[in-house]
Amino acid sequence: MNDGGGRRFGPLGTTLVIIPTFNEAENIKAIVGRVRAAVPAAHVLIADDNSPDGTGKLADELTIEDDHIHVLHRKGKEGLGAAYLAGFRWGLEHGYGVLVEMDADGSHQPEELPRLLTALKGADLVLGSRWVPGGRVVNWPKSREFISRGGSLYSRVLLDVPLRDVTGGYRAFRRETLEGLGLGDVSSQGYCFQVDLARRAVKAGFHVVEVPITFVERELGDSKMSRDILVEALWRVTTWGVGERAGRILGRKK
Ligand SMILES: Nc1nc2c(ncn2[C@@H]2O[C@H](COP(=O)(O)OP(=O)(O)OP(=O)(O)O)[C@@H](O)[C@H]2O)c(=O)[nH]1
Ligand SMILES: [Mg+2]
Repeated sequence: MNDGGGRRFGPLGTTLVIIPTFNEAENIKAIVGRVRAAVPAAHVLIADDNSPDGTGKLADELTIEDDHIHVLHRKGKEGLGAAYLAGFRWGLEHGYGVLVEMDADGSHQPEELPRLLTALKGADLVLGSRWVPGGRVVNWPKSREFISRGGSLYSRVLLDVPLRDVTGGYRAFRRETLEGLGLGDVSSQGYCFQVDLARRAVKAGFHVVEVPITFVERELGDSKMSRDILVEALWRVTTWGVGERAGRILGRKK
């Protein structure tokens, strides 16, 4: 990561908040309403994976009276990473200047988005962070906090990225940042997707800033967190870390 080095950052352009959904019928209306109230100029894109509970239909209903709301209907459940990649593509094609990642379940509070956007005026990428001073989680069991903090620490040390919350999913990107990450070959999902993007941004020399957030555990609907997602993250982060170290050692020997 660099410190911005006295760089001047261009104006931000219009914001698109991308909300991936799978079975979020109980949450979708409230979260979109909160985004629209918190940042009225922003647009919202709901990226729904054909949720069996009818989230996609509810999303369509929201578009009828509000031209700031858009829906991307996808064939079926392909994971969080794939939904975000499709959402980013849509947003870049439609000319948005800022692309935001936000969960549908209320964990990422739309009321904190103005602070992320303010920080983005002097950065390439802003991470909403639970683990910097001022950041916190509400209603999490200690076990969940341990896994999350441990995952961030492991990624930070192994991948050599100077960030406190590497797995979080509340983020604001400038479009130029996304365009510079080489998204074409991203295949990671879940938490690992977030680690992958943060690591790419740091390695590409982008100025990444962490802003404290209060993360609130979901109250309605079911979590999609699974053992598979954790195992994938552990496996990929380890492979990246070992691969980079081996590359450096071999490079030195040449
Ligand atoms: N489109 C799409 N969205 C998904 C998929 N999996 C999860 N999501 C959405 O991604 C966001 C994060 O998923 P969550 O289930 O909240 O995962 P989590 O925050 O790690 O778990 P909890 O803390 O238990 O809520 C939510 O908005 C989900 O609806 C998927 O396969 N496709
Ligand atoms: Mg959640």
